[in-house]
Amino acid sequence: MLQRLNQRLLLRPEDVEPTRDDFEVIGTFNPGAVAVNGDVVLLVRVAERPAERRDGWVPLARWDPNEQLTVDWVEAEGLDLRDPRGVVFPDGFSRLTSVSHIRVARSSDGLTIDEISGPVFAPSTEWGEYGIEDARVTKLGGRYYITYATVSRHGVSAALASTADFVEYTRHGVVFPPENKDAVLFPELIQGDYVALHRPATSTFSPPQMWLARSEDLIDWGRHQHLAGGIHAWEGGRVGAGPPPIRTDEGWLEIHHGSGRAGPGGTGVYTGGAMLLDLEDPGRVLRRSAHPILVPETDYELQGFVGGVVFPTGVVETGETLLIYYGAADTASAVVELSRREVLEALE
Ligand code: MAN
Repeated sequence: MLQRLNQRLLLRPEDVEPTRDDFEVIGTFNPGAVAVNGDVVLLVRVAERPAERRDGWVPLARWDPNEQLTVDWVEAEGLDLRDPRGVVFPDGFSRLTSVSHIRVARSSDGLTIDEISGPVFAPSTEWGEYGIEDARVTKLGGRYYITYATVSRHGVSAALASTADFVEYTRHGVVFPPENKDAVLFPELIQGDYVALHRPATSTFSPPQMWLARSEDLIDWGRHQHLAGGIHAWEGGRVGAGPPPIRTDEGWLEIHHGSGRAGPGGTGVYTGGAMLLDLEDPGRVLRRSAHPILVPETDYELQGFVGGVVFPTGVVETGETLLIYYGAADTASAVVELSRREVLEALE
């Protein structure tokens, strides 16, 4: 395992006010990250749920078409409640037990949070009624492009928005339809194209795997190709892109998540791995980590809403080191500092 040169817990649910007084924040996690004028801007997933409890009933929140949080109370009887993240109805379809939106946090040193603003990026369409999640942010041509998951009765899809200032956002709509998430954009045009990693969902033939797509305008994506599935036990349950790739002399460095195969109804341990992609032809994997580079080990990674999860979503380069921002136990946001050289040396 790689040495953690620095590690910090950045944000916990108690650091953030809920959208409504009768809601509670249960997660401030999976933060997208980008360097902006020497600061780090984090796009934090804030998950909240109704605070009220009623015996025999489960409150399920969603954003209604007027962009208000509303609560559907459903009878607990007959529901599968084993996974804390969602309930499964007798017909096999699910709802989430919490609903997420994105808030902006700022850090001047990358290791401590200076401020977190009020709700700034909430669902605005039916595609996000069950929440928007897990933002990744890439600077392209002076603008910041944000890819994120939208969850609704129509499935989970990957959407795109952009901003110049993290105050006003332009929403570009769904770019990868259901089931798809973990979309990230490369920070440069490659051979004249925008390039994205994305993650179509489970097939009966394989666990979820990473794909690559190209576009001339960031909106219409095609020329899809399979990039990588999990080849080691720690990533055998699923893999998906983490932060946007970063350019190194040896190739594009992509940090990804992987989980092991879990038992029925369970979640495997989520770890961080890395791969190196060809600079000119990023659909070619040159090297990858045989072992995870980031494993849950602190209390806040091992225990939480879903314990045993590190989920990398942002990376900021600081000379010889990388600040890797990630969700810890589906509850908190945290950062570790790793040596760039050690990460590259871990790839074989
Ligand atoms: C999975 C997890 C949850 C997330 C849902 C919907 O169950 O990643 O955190 O809310 O998918 O995206």
